[in-house]
Amino acid sequence: MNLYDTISAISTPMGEGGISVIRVSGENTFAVIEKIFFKDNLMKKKFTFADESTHTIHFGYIFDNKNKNLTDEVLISIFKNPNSYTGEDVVEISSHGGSFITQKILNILLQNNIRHAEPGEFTKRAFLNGRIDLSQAEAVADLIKAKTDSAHSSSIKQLEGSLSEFVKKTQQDIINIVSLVELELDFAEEGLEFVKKDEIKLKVETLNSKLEKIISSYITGKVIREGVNLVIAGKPNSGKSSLFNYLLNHNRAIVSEIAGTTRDYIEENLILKGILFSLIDTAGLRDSDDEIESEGIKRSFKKIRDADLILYLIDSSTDENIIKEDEKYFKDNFYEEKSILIYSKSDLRNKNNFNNKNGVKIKPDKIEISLLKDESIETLKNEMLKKVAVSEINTSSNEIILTNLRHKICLEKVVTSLNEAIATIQTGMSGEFISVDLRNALKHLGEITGETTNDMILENIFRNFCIGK
Ligand SMILES: Nc1nc2c(ncn2[C@@H]2O[C@H](COP(=O)(O)OP(=O)(O)OP(=O)(O)O)[C@@H](O)[C@H]2O)c(=O)[nH]1
Ligand SMILES: [Mg+2]
Repeated sequence: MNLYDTISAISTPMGEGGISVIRVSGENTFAVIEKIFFKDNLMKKKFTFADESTHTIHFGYIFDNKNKNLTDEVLISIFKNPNSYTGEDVVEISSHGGSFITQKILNILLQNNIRHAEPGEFTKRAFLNGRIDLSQAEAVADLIKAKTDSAHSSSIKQLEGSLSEFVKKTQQDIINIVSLVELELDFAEEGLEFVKKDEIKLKVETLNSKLEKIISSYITGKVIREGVNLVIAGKPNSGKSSLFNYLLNHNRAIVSEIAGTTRDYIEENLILKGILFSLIDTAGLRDSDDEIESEGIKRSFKKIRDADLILYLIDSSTDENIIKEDEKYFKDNFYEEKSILIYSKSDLRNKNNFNNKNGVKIKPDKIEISLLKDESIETLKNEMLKKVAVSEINTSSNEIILTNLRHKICLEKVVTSLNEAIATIQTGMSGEFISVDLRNALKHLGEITGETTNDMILENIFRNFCIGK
């Protein structure tokens, strides 16, 4: 990929709409646009970029310069380098919406020695031209994909440079320690000791615990970015589909008193406190001779295996022994840290003589719900948020929440290097060796913002962008 090519792409999604935007960036941008864009519909009144200021919008006509056919009436926005998204000369053509027109305009541009942009290439140029750093470029992709408030707010903060600032501050902290170590080296020959090794060790340890805290925010970050796979499971007739509908506030799944109603799983989105839950209702778990039901149960297990969180329902209106059996089944087959055990239909419990004297004793920490009486649904929702580790972290606060796996891996490498520095201090090795470890930590920090990076990493990041961004 040649960085100096002039590139173009349709930046708005395919399909019909009011307007579409075609973006052009690179050093030939203005020259090519002057060949195809005119102030009148007869190709007589030329448009000259040299006469116009940056950040202005102009009305005119796009022509196919090969056959002189009028293609569309458009507005063009001018961004002269370096004050553009990419840092290069940029023109954005706002044409009438519709894939036919936009494709036609793009083709005219491509006939004029302009290359089709790769996914994310505009943003990549913004990074390579120093307009934004790598963590901000990644935030652009996340911002486009955001489906909830929390995902939106974490990516906009990152785009505004919250992570970049944190990286810069941490780099400065490490540089300060390196300077102390290296100053020490200069004077070591003269037998002077400026700072105690213990003091340096303490500084590195303090920094490390700060970084570890941020690394641990990744669990929350992943939930914010990707959402949670939430599966409702349990024996037939335990009220799974009813709960599914209740949470969605919509009669999506068929509910009946016949055991084995739900065959195939059903998936819908639910947003709670800004967290996206992919809610999945499954077929009731039991041994079945029915071929279709068995296939449904097989699918239930697959969904359960892939789930981030499982709501396991036990029908509290059934017989005590059946409940006990079901509790055992749950204990033997589900991970407690990934599941919430729920006793459903609590309104029917007393009617069926299930009281605490001779009936089932439901442990106080377990959740009993009744959809009929709207009982404990809020408790359940809070428990769901607590289980996915988002209840304590205020997503609107200024605390850094890591949402990107690459950033997490870089920070882990920083921590490893800092731990090596601590070990080096402990073995009493000379300052030179401590300094090497600390400089490694600096290098890994720089990978987050792209100060130290390689082409493979870049390609990997921008490959996941959409075309035209
Ligand atoms: N009284 C009462 N009935 C409930 C409650 N929740 C569900 N039910 C009833 O329990 C029966 C079974 O509900 P479903 O939601 O179809 O159960 P399911 O677990 O999806 O069943 P399968 O799809 O067959 O596995 C229906 O008759 C519901 O109306 C509740 O909180 N109280
Ligand atoms: Mg069902």
